[in-house]
Amino acid sequence: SHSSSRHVQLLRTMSQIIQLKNHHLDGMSTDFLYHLAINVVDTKDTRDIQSQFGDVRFILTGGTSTRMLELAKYVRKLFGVEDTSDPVDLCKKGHRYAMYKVGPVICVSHGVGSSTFSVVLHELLKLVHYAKCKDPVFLRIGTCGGIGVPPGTVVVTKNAFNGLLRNEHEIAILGERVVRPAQFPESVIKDILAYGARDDDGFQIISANTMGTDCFYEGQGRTDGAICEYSAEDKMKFLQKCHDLGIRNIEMEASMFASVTQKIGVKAGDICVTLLNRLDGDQVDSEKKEEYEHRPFLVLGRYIQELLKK
Ligand code: R2B
Ligand code: URA
Repeated sequence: SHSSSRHVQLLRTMSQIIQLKNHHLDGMSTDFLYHLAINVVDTKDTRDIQSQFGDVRFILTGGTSTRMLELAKYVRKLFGVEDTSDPVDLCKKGHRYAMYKVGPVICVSHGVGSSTFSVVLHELLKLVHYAKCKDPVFLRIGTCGGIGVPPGTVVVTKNAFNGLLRNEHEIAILGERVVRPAQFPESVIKDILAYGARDDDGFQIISANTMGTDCFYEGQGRTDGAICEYSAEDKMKFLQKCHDLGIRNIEMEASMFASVTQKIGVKAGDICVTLLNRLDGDQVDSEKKEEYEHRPFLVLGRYIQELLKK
């Protein structure tokens, strides 16, 4: 589409160090990244932040702290580092999110849904800005419900739809509804598929549209929540409508994540594994959950290694 090609163009021409979209920050001499518990004591001289985080090129995010710890250890092994100790949680003092650093990679937990993720995303964007990270890539790996694809399929998000089935993200700002585009850059999707997929993995990896909702139950058309006021038939109609829009998976962050990163003009991608096929049911009870959750690690690991060669 027109706006996504403009987005790609913007990524090509912009400077490598990310520019934030907030002129109020220019007037702040200090900045406390509250939920990360990282103190920027002098915003005009951030050499301390640069020495700790300036080498970061990949910001990997995912829902839980245990999965992010696992991912950090996985990446460490890929880098050939022999170490069996647990990496330290750099945001422990914040008591909200966990962050592990392995060379040019940080792995950060974001909780469930856009509201918790957006808090840490704002602070991570400020962090890479203060640290003057070069050409950083933000990636989310996660789980999701699939629509008409076999459980265990890895989906790389193209366009992110919200729960209103619109390819945009909608939020309340100053008491008004603000709507922003929500697309991931094609170049990132292309690279993830090119480097991340292998024929002999035994699972499918596809790029497709994703719906990000604010509610796991009613928002995703489930009939197993504490409240449900629609019929099973209404639900199936809704899922069919999603499918017709090219949506192959449902999670709870894609539209926010796409819109915030698109607004800033930073590279981003969303890689999720489907735990179930929603056309077959609502309950998430797959015995293969652990096995499935490892699949995005494989894809991401290959992508990172390939990019680091360049
Ligand atoms: C997928 O899984 C979580 C809900 O179970 C949520 O964070 C998401 O997007
Ligand atoms: N995460 C979601 O948001 N939905 C699902 O169905 C499974 C995981």
